[in-house]
Amino acid sequence: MRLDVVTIFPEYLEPLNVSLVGKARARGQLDVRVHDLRSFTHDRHHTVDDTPYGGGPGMVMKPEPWGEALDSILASGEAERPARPVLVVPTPSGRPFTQALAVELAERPWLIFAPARYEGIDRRVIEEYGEHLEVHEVSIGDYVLAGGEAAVLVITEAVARLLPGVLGNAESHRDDSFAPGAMADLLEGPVYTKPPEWRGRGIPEVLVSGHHGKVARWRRDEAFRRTSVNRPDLIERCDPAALDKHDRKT
Ligand code: 6GU
Repeated sequence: MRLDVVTIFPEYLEPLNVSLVGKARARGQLDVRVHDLRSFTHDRHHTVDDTPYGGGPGMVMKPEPWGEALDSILASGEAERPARPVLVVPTPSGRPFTQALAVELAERPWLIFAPARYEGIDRRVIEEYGEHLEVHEVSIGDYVLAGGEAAVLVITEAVARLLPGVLGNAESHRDDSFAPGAMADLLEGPVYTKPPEWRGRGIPEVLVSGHHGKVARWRRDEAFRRTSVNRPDLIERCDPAALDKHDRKT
């Protein structure tokens, strides 16, 4: 998968060299290219923003540097491979980023990220590229960040770990909270490892019972309990058929 990121803070994307995403890059599973938006300006001050039409506080990112940056990235792709990229625009006004969207994006060969700073990017940029590309404006939660770069890191990590061969153990995603399947819509429950006793605290007996059915039942109950406490909204939205009689007693 190819990933392009256009930003005024290329250093902000340094974490893409570390851990799971960094290893995927080193193995050639991810081709990540970070571009400095200011290198697509032509004035002495490398201006990327200006005051908003209609007045109001803050600054708006100018359309011209974004147009030049995106055109140059699209042109570079044509030379290499005629793939159609998806444009991902992280913004607090976007639709929520979910595991379902991560799965969808992980199936695409090429993602271009356009994270905004300031009050956002001139709307005409999204309209213009929306005519040629699939564009997703996405938010990573109900809070406001100073810019979309941290969201690019979040989205990239969520997508990269779904790529074939990136995660060591392919089974690791199976029980993920929000993964489709038997535990759909439940959060993962607690986990334990050795030693069997730590600071006077033991581990749930069932986990060393050797009884796989009982272990599965316990995990399911704990997942349900944790979801009820931390995310009652998920239980309410859940298909009643996905729950069972044990749940009603909890
Ligand atoms: Cl994607 N960007 C910014 N600036 N703030 C956010 C966000 C994105 N998602 C939640 N808050």
